[in-house]
Amino acid sequence: MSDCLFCKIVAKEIPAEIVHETGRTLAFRDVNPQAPTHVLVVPKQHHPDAAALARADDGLADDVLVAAHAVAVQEGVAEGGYRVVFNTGPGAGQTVFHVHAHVLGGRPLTWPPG
Ligand code: DGP
Repeated sequence: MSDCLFCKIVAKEIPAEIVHETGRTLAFRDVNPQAPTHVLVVPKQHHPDAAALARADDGLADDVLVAAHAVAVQEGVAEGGYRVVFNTGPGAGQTVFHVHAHVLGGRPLTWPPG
């Protein structure tokens, strides 16, 4: 999608600090980190939200989750515990409508989230 911010990051038209890449996923640091590790994992293919990703029905949601775990391992937060969050819909705080998993770690993560 030509007007999608994360499609532009995937296309390398907008710079981002990329930390992990596979054929179908890209992971880059969040510009406004909420934890010492805060990485966004996106499918390269545009889907607006987690519900659409789940319906993609070609293993793409699996790829995103596998990449999220790989990022956690690479960032050194897998053993201490990390959180994977898909804000889904404006009411949940989604602001960029290209589905993305937030991978958060490196500090104690409280529950319920704010
Ligand atoms: P959400 O609110 O769940 O849609 O998360 C969107 C996240 O995207 C938010 O934490 C900030 C991040 N973000 C917004 N614009 C940019 C950008 O241009 N570059 C990067 N790296 N992150 C961005």
